[in-house]
Amino acid sequence: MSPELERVITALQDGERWLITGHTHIDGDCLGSMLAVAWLLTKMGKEAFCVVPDELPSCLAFLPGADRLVRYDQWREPFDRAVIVDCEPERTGPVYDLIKDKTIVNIDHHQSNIDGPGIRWVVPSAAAAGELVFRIIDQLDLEPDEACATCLYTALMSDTGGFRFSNTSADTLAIASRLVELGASPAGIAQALYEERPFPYLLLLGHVLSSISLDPSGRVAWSVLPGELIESYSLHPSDLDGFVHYLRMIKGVEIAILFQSTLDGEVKVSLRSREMVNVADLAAQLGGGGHPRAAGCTLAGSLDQVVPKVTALALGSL
Ligand SMILES: [Mn+2]
Repeated sequence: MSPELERVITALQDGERWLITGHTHIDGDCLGSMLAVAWLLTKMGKEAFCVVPDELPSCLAFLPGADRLVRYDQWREPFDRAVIVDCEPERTGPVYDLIKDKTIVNIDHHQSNIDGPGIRWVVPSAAAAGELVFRIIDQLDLEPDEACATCLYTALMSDTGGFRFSNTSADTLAIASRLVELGASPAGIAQALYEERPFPYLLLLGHVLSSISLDPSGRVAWSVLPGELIESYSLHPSDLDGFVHYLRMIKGVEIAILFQSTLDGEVKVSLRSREMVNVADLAAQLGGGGHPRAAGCTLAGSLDQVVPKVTALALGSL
């Protein structure tokens, strides 16, 4: 066992009342991992509460325990320690103010979070934070029940795009296999994550697809979603996450970029690459972060200002 993992496990054993949280714009890995940590701490005889920084996307409402989540502004309970999964402490948004003076245990797989203070286990080679939570549970000789297995399988499936992305390793699949033995339903979870979308999702996807631009080399594709259009449909921001994948489907495209403007004069930039370009580096140059094949940033300005700047940077990286 690594010294980092040992410190994390000791810290989990020592605390009694825990707040568990993750990043804003919560996703399946983050929420699945949070709920699995809550399961683990409860199993260890502790009190554990999951606190979220924003609204849940509708496709994650099926997760066992999702009905007991507390929004940060409703949180009143005393606690002595916090667990942050799937991000660095600052990315917990408004939850950070609640926890910043407490002992924090950080479990993550983002390269950008590799160095930092405190009790932390950060493994960038893990496909999902859920892999790390599974290994902690396993290390403690515990066995996830069906609900916990469902949460962890959802975490793995989310961050690997349904076990399709290049981060999918033999370890990922071995853990997934174990989780299925323990009761996770591959078809049921895939159905919830990928096969059910609100009607406006498809209308907006239609806009994204009909607005694609492709550079003359055919290697960078991008599209735009104006904030007014997003606002006119009542969709959760996470419902839009999958759109950028369609741009990367174009044969020959190495970098796909989706630009979403907001009504506050910002543009959210989602970057994906196929196999060569490290888009986490690109995002870092723009003040953002992420993984080598999936990253993002938010820039001030209008679509007219941001799109040429980012596409030029992307073309320069090829
Ligand atoms: Mn993750």
